[in-house]
Amino acid sequence: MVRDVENNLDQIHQQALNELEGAESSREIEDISIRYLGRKGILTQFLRNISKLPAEQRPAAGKKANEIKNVLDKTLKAAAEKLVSPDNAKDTKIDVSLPGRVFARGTLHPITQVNQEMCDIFSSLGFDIGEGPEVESDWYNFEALNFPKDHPARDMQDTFFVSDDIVLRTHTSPFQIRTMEKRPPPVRIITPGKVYRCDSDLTHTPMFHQVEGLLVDENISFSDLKGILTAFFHQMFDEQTSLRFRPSFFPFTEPSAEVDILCVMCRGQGCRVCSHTGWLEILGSGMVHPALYENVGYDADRYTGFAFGMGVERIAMLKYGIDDIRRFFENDMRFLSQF
Ligand code: 2NL
Repeated sequence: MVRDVENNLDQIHQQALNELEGAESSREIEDISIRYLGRKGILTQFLRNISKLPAEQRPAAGKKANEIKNVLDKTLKAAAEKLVSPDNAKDTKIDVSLPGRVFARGTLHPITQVNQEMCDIFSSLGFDIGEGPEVESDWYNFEALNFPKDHPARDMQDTFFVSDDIVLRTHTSPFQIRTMEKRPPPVRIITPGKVYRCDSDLTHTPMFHQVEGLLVDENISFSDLKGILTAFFHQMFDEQTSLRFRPSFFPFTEPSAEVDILCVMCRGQGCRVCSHTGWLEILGSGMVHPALYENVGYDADRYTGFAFGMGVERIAMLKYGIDDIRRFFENDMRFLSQF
């Protein structure tokens, strides 16, 4: 009678080993383990039913069943390990010549790419790059930049207020003021970064990226501004990109000029992008207002300088022919992976 039980157990063991022989993956080995050693497994059931055997058979049957259970467990684990070990690759059925899995590779966001390109060009023209806080005080965002108390930009409608005295910066000039406070001239800096304005349509988003430039030294004139901007646009687009300066007004520059470039799409012939004018409005600029020098402790009789500011999204739209600024912020991979 004991013989029968032992034979039965040996059979189960042998059956499990036969199944393991045919197993080719860790998954199949796992299945065998569940089938024999799992909660409802064959050996587990056997152990559970030992209490139903005649009392004199129980000790030997229990001992044998437990032995087989342990041996089988070890054998299965060893087989699974062997399967994943690298020096075993040759005798498993893995075809090492098959191509690997293709992982989707990320790219830099087009705004990041254009931003870097702009900074690289200005670096090559001798400017330092600097970045500062996006949450600013009224002083750095408006007061030090000569904005009158009742200027419309200070209105709730145009600016995001954190509190009465704290705003999300509406331009990156606050960092240029901070730089001038810390360093005497000459100052040549480019300040790229996120800026915030209450505005949203085809060409405006509440957050966009600006690149501003500031150069202050002795004997700096409007022709230096023209030279630097011309060199920049020749590198950003090409040598055929002519510039046109139109009188304008900003509280922080005097005189001020808006700069147009010859339309990069139609070369001045007139098209939809330039509204048939042949020109594209691209940036604001001017000679730094003397009131700013007072605010940062520079000698306004000794130093002059120029400054300019432009939107990175606008440049990127023109460079890549994109007609809706919101594409940059939708995170649609079909759009982003084209750059
Ligand atoms: C625009 C116009 C501009 C400046 C930014 C500036 C900064 C300092 C002093 C004087 Cl610290 N000016 N920045 C000057 C003129 C225009 O930006 O339309 N940007 C998108």
